[in-house]
Amino acid sequence: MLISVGEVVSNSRNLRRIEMRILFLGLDGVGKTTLVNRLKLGEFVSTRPTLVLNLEEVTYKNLNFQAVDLGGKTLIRRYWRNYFEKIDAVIFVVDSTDEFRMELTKHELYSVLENEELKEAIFVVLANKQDLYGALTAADVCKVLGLEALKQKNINIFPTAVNAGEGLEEVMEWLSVKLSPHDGNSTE
Ligand SMILES: Nc1nc2c(ncn2[C@@H]2O[C@H](COP(=O)(O)OP(=O)(O)O)[C@@H](O)[C@H]2O)c(=O)[nH]1
Ligand SMILES: [Mg+2]
Repeated sequence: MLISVGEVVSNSRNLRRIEMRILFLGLDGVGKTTLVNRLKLGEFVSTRPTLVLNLEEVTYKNLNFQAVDLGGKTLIRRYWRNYFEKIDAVIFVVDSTDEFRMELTKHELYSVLENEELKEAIFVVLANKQDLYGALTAADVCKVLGLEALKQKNINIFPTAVNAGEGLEEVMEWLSVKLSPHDGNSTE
């Protein structure tokens, strides 16, 4: 069951906002910057390729977070690990129409998942671009990336179309429950 963000706030003893640091990762062109803009401004903003990174302070309902949106081109991906310290959650965005790069996506995702510094982090995989013809479903993306084998991890996958903001509510609610002081990092 999903608890609404409002309930999380009123159930918490000190009504505090949830502060966190979220890393937005994924190959280039998958929708990371579009997602950050959508969360920050509540609207679609056309993007240009991110060269290295965008740092944004985002407030979404009771979540305050620093969004670290890292460029996804090959050269930049080598430096992702420099940003892994003190990360509460990783949102790993996948272009569900890009079957050609699924193996590469899997490789990059696993190198992030296996990183020691991120062992306490919550992971969200977004099967993005669901609005496009030929997009794999979230269940198929889950299968192709081998995520079913990771049941013990704090990981979940959601279908999204971030340009239209579709699916984001569910993602942020799940994250806020996972990261709230009471539910903490408990597994379901
Ligand atoms: N159709 C569709 N296009 C998307 C979606 N998300 C992002 N895009 C487009 O994909 C392109 C790359 O997005 P961008 O956010 O710059 O990708 P990034 O490199 O991961 O930051 C842009 O033209 C976006 O408008 C989506 O869910 N559906
Ligand atoms: Mg970008």
